[in-house]
Amino acid sequence: MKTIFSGIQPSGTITLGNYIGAMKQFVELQNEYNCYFCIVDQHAITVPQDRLELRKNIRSLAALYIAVGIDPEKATLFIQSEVPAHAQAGWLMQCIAYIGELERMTQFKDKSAGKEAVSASLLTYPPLMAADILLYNTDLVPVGEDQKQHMELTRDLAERFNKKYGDILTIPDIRLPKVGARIMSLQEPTKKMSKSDPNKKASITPLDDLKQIEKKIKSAVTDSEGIVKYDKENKPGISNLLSIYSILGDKTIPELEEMYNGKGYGDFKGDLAEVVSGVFKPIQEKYYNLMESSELDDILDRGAEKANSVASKTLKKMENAMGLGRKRK
Ligand code: ATP
Ligand code: LTN
Repeated sequence: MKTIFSGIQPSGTITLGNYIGAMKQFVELQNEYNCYFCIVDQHAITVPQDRLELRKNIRSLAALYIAVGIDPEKATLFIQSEVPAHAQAGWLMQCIAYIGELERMTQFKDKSAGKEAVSASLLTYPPLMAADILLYNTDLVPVGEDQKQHMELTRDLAERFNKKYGDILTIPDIRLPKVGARIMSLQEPTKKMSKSDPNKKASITPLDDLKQIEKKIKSAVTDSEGIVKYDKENKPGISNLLSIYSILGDKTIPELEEMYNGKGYGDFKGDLAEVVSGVFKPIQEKYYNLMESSELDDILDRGAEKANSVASKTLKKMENAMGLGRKRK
């Protein structure tokens, strides 16, 4: 069975973008693959985090993984900082990565732009991400489009490692969703929807109450033409809403264009709000039940144990190949 690895940062409540770009794929893939899903808290601290908020977000993300449909009997769900091999292999990856290639990463450029003090870890974030993936002999990494560049670097680093130290690491492939690989902000539809966007009207989260969801969709920025038509270049707002409707409402974009032919944005947005609420309502119920139970800690304990046993073996192989420490079996 092939292996899948993916991670989400506990840097706030996940958005509709994370749900469509990442989590929805995870749920579909867990039946066919050996899956590892990680809460990448060490990645989250590359930018400042409030410690109490971070703790809360880690637990909340774990509950959300399960509430959206990840089955801990099928997939391994764990917290990155509870598996020390990640930071250790991350260091090894930093030793083979070049500063120049890290400085070219658009996520680094975006997150460091205009900041006076930028942590060194923001630059060395991709080698840690590579380590996350490579420790599990991963074949496939389901992510949104914004991670394409990091995935290409991960492959480069793995190939470089293998060339230098022998065939140890599996070269992973990226898996993008067919539609919805890049859900845009509701307020600035040329910008990616992001959980750390301070404008809360720009994104919907699965934990928003249903009234809030309706309000956010109704105030989503569109255009003055009033025609429901997909045109990413000239009508980014309505095109983004069409993509969301298409994925969550299980209809093709031409079908939706036909359905709303002659109707205004008001009708379209009202129906979309119902579709989104319909998907998120059962997730919310499951989420609040889980947050109150001790089941979550048991799942995360089991996940960390399983992840540790696999990751520590790969780490040992990597360290041996590089000549670190004493030779071990
Ligand atoms: P942050 O704002 O803190 O950088 P983020 O919202 O970009 O966070 P991540 O934790 O970095 O979220 O990403 C988790 C997963 O969600 C990744 O696979 C990423 O590609 C995907 N993803 C993030 N934003 C979107 C989006 N707008 N559309 C589709 N997929 C997305
Ligand atoms: N860089 C990713 C989060 C991430 C990840 C990973 C995704 C960290 N490690 C391993 C897939 C596999 C992001 O910013 N979305």
